[in-house]
Amino acid sequence: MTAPTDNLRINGERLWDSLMEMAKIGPGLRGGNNRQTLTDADAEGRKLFEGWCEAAGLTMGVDKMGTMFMTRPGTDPAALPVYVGSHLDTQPTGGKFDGVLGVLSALEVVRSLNDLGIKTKHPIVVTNWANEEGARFAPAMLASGVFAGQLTLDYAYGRKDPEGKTYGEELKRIGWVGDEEVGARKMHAYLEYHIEQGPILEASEKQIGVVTHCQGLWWLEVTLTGKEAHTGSTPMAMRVNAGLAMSRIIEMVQAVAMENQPGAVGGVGQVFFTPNSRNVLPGKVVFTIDIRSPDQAKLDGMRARIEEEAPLIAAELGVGCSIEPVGHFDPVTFDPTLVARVRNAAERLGYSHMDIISGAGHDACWAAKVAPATMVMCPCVDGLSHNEDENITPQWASAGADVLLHAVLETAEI
Ligand code: HGY
Ligand code: MN
Ligand code: MN
Ligand code: MN
Repeated sequence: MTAPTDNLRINGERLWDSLMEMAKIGPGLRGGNNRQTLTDADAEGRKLFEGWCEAAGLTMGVDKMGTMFMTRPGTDPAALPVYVGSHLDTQPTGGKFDGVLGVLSALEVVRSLNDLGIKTKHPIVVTNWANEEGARFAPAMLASGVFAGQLTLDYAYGRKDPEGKTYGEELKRIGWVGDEEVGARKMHAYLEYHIEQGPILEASEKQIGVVTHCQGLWWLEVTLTGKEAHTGSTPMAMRVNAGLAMSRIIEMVQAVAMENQPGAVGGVGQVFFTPNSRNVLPGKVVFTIDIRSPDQAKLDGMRARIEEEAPLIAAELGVGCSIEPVGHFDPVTFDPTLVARVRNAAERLGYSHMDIISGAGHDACWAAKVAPATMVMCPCVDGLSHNEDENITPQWASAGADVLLHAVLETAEI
C-alpha cells in the first residue's frame, strides 16, 4: 500500500469548532467539563455527536454497553472495518480534550474524506467508547474491556457509582442500551488519537507522540475497619483509627512507587469515610490505590508489596484490612506496523515527533487484545490533564489529526 499524497490535511478550523461546541455540554465550574458517564450531560453529548455523524453520512450501531459505532461504508463490503475512536465521557473536573479530541478527530477524518471524495476499501467506524474514565463506575475502560472479552457484561452492569446506582440501570435511564452483542464486531485495526496527559512532548518540543506502548495498571480497593468513636472523649490509646491506618498505607504506597523508579507511579485519588462526620472516628474507610508501570515485573511486584504490607500496617492499629483488585491491565505493546505508519506519516507531513509510552490508560489498551492497534498523541499545556485547566493549541490538535488521517488512509486503503 503506497502512502497517500502528502498534501492531504484535515480541516483544523472545523475540528476546533466541534471541540468547542462539545465543550459547552456538561460545563465544569472552572472552564473544563463534567460530562460523567451515563449522566444527562453524557446523553446530551451523545445526541450532538450522533447528529454530526448522521450529517456526515454515517450509520449508527450501539452495543449493550452503550458504545457508539458510526460506520462509513468501504468499497469492499467483505473487508473488516478500521475502527477509529476514543471517549466522550469526562472526569468530574475534566478537561475539554481528554478523549473528546480522539472521537471528534476521527469524525473529522471522515468529514475530510467526504470533502476530498475519497473512498476507502475498508469501512471506517468512528467509535465513542462508553465509560472510559472509570470515575463514576470503576474500572476505567469498562466498555472496551467487555468488548475485548476481559470483563463480562453482567459484571459491568452491576458496577455501582458512589450513590449505589448501577451501570445497567443508568444506561437504561438515559436510553442508550444498544441491541448489539458486545464484542461481536471484528476489527481490521484500531487507531486512537489522544492528548498525552503528561509533560514529555511539550518539554521535548515535539508535535506528535508515536505511541509504542502503554504502561500497565492495578486499581486496588482497600477497605479498613476501625471503630466509630467520639473524636473528643476517646483517649488516644483506646482508638481503633482507620483514618490513621489509611494515611500510613498511602505513605507506604508512595515509598513503594519511589523505590521502583524510574518508570513507576502510585497514588490514591478516592477516599470514603463512614460515617464521614467531623467528630466521629471512621468505622470504615474505603480508598482506591492506583499503581502503574510499563515494566511487568515492577507492576506485579508493587502490587504484591502493597497487598503484603497494608494489612500489617492496619493490624498495628487494630484495624481490619481487605484489598480487592477493581481494575487491571498488563503493559501493552502496540502493533509495530501501525506504529511505523504513524511515525512515517508524521515524518512525511513534516511534524516533529518522538516515540512515547502512554502513562494514561486508553480504550486502545483493550482494543489491542482483539486487533492490531496503536495511538497518536499531541502535547498538552504543562502536561496537565484530569484538571479543568487541561489545554492544547489548535495547531497541536490539527497536526495529530493530520497524522491520524494518513495512518487511517494507509490502513483502510484507497
Ligand atoms: O485512568 C486512566 O488512565 C484513564 O484516564 N482512564
Ligand atoms: Mn482519556
Ligand atoms: Mn481520562
Ligand atoms: Mn496481569
